[in-house]
Amino acid sequence: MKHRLTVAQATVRFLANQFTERDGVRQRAVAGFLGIFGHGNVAGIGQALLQAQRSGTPEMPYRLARNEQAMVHTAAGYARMRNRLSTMACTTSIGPGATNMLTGAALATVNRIPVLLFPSDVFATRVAVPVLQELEDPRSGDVSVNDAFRPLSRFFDRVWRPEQLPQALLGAMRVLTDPAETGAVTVCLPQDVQAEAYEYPDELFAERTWHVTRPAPDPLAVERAAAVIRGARRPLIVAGGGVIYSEASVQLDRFARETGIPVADTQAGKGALSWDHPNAVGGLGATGSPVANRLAAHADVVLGIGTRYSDFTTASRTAFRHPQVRFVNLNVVSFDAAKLGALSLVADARAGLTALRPALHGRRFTGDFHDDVAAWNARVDRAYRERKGDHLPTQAEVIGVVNEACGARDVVVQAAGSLPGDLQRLWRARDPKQYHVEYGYSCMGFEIAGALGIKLADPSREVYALVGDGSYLMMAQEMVTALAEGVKLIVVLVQNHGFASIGSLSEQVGSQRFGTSYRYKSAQTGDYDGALLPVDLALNAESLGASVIRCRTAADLAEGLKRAREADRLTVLHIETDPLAAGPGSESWWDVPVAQIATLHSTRHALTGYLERKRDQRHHLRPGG
Ligand SMILES: Cc1ncc(C[n+]2csc(CCOP(=O)(O)OP(=O)(O)O)c2C)c(N)n1
Ligand SMILES: [Mg+2]
Repeated sequence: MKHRLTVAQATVRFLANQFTERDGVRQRAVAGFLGIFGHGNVAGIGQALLQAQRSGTPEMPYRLARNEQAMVHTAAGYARMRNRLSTMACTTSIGPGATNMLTGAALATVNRIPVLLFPSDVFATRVAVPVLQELEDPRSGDVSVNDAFRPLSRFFDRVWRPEQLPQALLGAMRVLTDPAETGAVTVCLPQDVQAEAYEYPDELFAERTWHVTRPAPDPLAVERAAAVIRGARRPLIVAGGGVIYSEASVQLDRFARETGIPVADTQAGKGALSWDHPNAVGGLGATGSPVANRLAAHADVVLGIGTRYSDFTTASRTAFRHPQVRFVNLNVVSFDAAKLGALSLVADARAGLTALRPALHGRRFTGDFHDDVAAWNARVDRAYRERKGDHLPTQAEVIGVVNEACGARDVVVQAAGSLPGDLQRLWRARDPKQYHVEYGYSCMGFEIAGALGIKLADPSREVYALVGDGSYLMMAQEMVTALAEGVKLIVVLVQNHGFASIGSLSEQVGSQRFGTSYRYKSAQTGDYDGALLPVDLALNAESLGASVIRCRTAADLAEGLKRAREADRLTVLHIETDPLAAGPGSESWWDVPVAQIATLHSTRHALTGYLERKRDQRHHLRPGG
């Protein structure tokens, strides 16, 4: 049997029949479409989605986003919450609609999150070129702006002819559902081809299950890894996002308790163990806890599980200082497993831990970190309540209030600014799915759009987006999408009139906070150090349809959060904080180069300090095995 369908209709029908399965749990691989229509997709995917909607089965819900970059963030939030086993498809028009998705594609690929992108493309037939929004390349007829997706995608295809569609879709699904390869998956659909009809074979639309396996480690690799760990004196575990995606918390808990090895986590791995687990020592690296960083400095064997070892995690390769430090990396991606000269253990995190546990039976390390952890926890308690006199609340207080208002299953979402660092140090995660700080791409504007995806993925949880004023001004519009979809979010809008993060970094590198505050420009200095702007973000949020609670103090915020939790609609809590009030530090470093020659004293001074820290930087080339 054959079905005569347009390319777009076939795409929608195919996707409605794709499932993933892991550990016996089956779910839709692509739960729906997000989109914005234009001339590139209105008659193609747009028509197909309408037809699917009207026919009732198979179900393919459509949600209208307000910005194409944001809708990829929403899909990424969704996939992250579903442990990468289910995602959403994104359809855009051609030209600017398509290229608006580039940042989202990069975010997904960097974070290894599956998103399925269908940017529309220029006419395959090219009769009336250039079509509106077409990029013309005098040397090449088959280039379009969509080629910019190639380096950002783990799979890229362009369907020039209807016959190519089955291969493109199957290739896309394979990469989308492979934990080692996944990221942005892009299938460009020329606007004429989308509407073209073809006789597709029946089998293309059969229900198809993509089994997401748990690759087991090679037994010899387990032996080698166990031998290195057994020989350690001061081992440390680094738990990354892979632990959470693999749902390996139970196995990590057991492994850590039995061996006694302390567990530090990364931004993506926070929550893998609850903050008060006896082996938990907090975040590692540039914005981590001093406890984890001290342990890292002395560790002779580091067992990295599901981590990409970003520069924040390794403190730009200054975190691990033991002269003979060796790394053992358990990762489903061999590229990541091999990092830092490690002995690599290529496997699913859960399968790898399950195999390592018996191999380490009887080996127990006695750590001396518990007092340090207790002292650090007391320090965090103080930071949660640090308000001094009439000063504006500190960001640490805001984090404390939100953390204490949260139930164990509630979710916090963040991505950029000074909040990620403060959250990594101060947030107490009690559930593996509670903490969503997108810190692979650290993309300003991810917060609200990502939170929307997270809430769609698990409506049973309360979702809090913590947003800086900078991030908010870049991408607040998805609150309107949330309203239209009847999705409740709690947005905590932290107003500090500019970039607390980059302001402080600027000072550190000798650039005197130049160009980092949202104030009037002053004629004398040429910088934005004039009066505050008459900008009212609370009013702005209200104008977008949100319920808004203005909070002046941490106590107001606590009260407001109670009301927000009771509310059944999108609520924004607006609070102004002191951008200069620093919380407790990490005793760590991040490599941001300082100008090697300067007329400014501030820069020359910063350079001296920079060169000192730079001396501690290591390549970590020592063979791990
Ligand atoms: C899209 C994007 N542009 C630029 C940056 C660089 N950057 C990182 S943090 C930041 C400022 C963030 O401001 P805000 O959201 O107000 O947070 P704050 O620093 O005040 O905590 C900038 C510009 C980024 N991460 N993402
Ligand atoms: Mg700010």
